[in-house]
Amino acid sequence: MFSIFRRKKSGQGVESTQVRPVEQTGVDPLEQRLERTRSSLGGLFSLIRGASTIDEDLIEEIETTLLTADMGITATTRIIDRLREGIRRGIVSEPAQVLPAVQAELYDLIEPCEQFLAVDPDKKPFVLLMVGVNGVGKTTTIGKLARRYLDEGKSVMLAAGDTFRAAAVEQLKAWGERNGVPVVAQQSGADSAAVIFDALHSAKSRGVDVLIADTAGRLHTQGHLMQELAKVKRVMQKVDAEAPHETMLVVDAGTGQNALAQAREFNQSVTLTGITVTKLDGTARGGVMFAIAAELGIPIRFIGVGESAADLRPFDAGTFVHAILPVENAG
Ligand SMILES: Nc1nc2c(ncn2[C@@H]2O[C@H](COP(=O)(O)OP(=O)(O)OP(=O)(O)O)[C@@H](O)[C@H]2O)c(=O)[nH]1
Ligand SMILES: [Mg+2]
Repeated sequence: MFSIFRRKKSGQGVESTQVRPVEQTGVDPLEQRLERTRSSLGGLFSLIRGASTIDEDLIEEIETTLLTADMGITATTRIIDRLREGIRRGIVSEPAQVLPAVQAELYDLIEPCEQFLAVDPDKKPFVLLMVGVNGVGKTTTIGKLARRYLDEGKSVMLAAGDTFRAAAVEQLKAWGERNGVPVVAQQSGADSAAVIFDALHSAKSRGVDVLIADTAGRLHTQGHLMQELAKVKRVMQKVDAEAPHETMLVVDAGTGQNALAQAREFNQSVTLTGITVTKLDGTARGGVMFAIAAELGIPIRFIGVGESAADLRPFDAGTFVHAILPVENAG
């Protein structure tokens, strides 16, 4: 496993860069899971191998590779501008120095989004409201999160706030039964806010540590459904003025720049406090993580790299950057 050598932020771009592996214990499973995203940046290695000097063509090809890997304009422009600055100042003077510099810029860009979600034990229950478009992995992520909190010895309750489809309620109930976690649900078609309100009441009276509320998938263009989320929040606040303690957007990395658009729109409607990016194992579009970081700066809490509970990982910027651009020997 790798981790980034932490350094003081000097704000001086590539000059202050020092990124190095500190420990190597065979192949990191995360690297395997992120193979497709890594392959989207693989072209950088052949570009550098084929370059005898750093010229405009090389920089443009690096730029194209970053854009093709779904990093988006804002992140790509920032990385390329800072690379040029390093070159201009003579800090990056030969091709071998380019990838370590790019890697360091990727890290600098995304590191501020590494903010682990700490469950405050004084907030009982600590409430997570899960939101996102259809099929991104909200309910699956709830199951994984519940598993994580159970393993930490916390008591967990789930609220079946996706009342649109009977199958959605069943999916959550089945998970709860398997794991001995209470699920508060009503029949499909019920008012989502009412279900979540009941659940919060119940969790509070039973002294539950963590309440996780599911919601139906919705598009940000569906105004009435976005208002429903705002209502869910208002209703929760009648029981606990600080709830929800986390409004977490789930996005599917495979949707690339759409994930960025979803984050932007949901953030405008319901003010997100965190994002979980799922399905990074099955896509070459993981670069969208950097687009989200550059444009929105919302904490990236977890990444999903598979379907089992262990495949939800707290987001660690250093490990992630090393897994998608494994450059060693920087500095
Ligand atoms: N490979 C992979 N599959 C995932 C991951 N997260 C979720 N899935 C799969 O994505 C599919 C959809 O997951 P759900 O949890 O039902 O998605 P949802 O957002 O609740 O969907 P709706 O309730 O219909 O809006 C399921 O088949 C999951 O197993 C992940 O990190 N990796
Ligand atoms: Mg669901």
